[in-house]
Amino acid sequence: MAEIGVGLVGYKFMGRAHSNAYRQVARFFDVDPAPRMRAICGRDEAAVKDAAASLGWEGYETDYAALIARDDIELIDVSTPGFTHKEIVLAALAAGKHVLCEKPLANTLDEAREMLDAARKAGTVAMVNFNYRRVPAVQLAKRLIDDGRLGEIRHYRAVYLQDWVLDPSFPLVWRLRKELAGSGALGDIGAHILDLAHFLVGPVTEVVGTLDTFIKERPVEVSGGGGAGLQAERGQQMGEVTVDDATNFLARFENGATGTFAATRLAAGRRNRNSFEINGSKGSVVFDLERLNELQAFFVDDDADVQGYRTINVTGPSHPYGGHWWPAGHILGYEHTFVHAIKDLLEGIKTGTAPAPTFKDGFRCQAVLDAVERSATSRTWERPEQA
Ligand code: SOE
Repeated sequence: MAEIGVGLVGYKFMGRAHSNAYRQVARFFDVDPAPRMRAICGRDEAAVKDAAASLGWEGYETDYAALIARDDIELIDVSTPGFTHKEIVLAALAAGKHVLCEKPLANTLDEAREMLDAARKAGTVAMVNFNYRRVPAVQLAKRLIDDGRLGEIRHYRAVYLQDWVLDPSFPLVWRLRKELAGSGALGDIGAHILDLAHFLVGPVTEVVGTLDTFIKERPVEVSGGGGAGLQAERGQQMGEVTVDDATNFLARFENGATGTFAATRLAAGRRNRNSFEINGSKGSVVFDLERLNELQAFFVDDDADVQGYRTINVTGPSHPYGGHWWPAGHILGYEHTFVHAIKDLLEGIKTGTAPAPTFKDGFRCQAVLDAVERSATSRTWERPEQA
């Protein structure tokens, strides 16, 4: 079986999820080439050495330039905080590598435009990992829409609700600082429900929205500090939160549909609720990540006596990605979406065609995020830049 050398930059949450996907993909899918987990990369040598051993990498690097320079690595996976995406991606593309970049593509529209231009010139495969596109239930929703089962799409309504920073004593981590994260809930989780909107409904032509920060300062992380849950101690230095805790925006789609979006990190009790409802002229679908193996569906042409939302368990052999894991009814999890993404990426590398979401999709998402930020200031409808 052909192999492709992989170098992964990042060893925290996304690094672990991607490592698991590279380990599993060839065991459950017929991939050609199969990934060869050459090296994982991080600046902290002790930490990345441990990560290499625990996550199944042959070796490690402490400098992404050294990783990119290696002849035994053809695919660079960028699973680092957003402020580092551009520099690593541009270096990898310039070296003729294939690239997988975690979402969102960039921290700003200017960065995204530069990365898209570089990808177009590089001629290699470049993909953005919006992993929720690869939940089987989401793929089934797409199949139903494309087959016309919902008719004319009129409404997309989505929320992405978390509560991991609800505690005001949670420290000022990188995701809460604009210079590192680009934005807060908007670019982190708002990007997900926006990418799903693009995937399921189509291009967004204009938006109007708000950005709100409720907890305006937090304890500065002490070096080697307690990280999450660090308590604000008397005299603890406080720092300004420079990103949004929450965003709410309306959208109009090119096909005439309307969109409503809400993303917050302060929804007490919601750990990771990514949910959408799509209403068409002939039916509706509802997805909720907290029940990710299920798709709710309603069809107008069902017999009136039995009309109602049905719950489809999307684990059958005929379902997307079906037949590769377990028998029908044996459910999948969050980590399987990354395996599906890597499987599709490897197929794209074989055929020379970048799988969606491509860097153009990533730019399109960034352009709408940018339009929402402009609207929060102008308090009017704004149009996203076109790729
Ligand atoms: C934090 O909000 C986070 O890890 C996001 O960055 C991921 O994209 C999302 O899938 C889970 O929550």
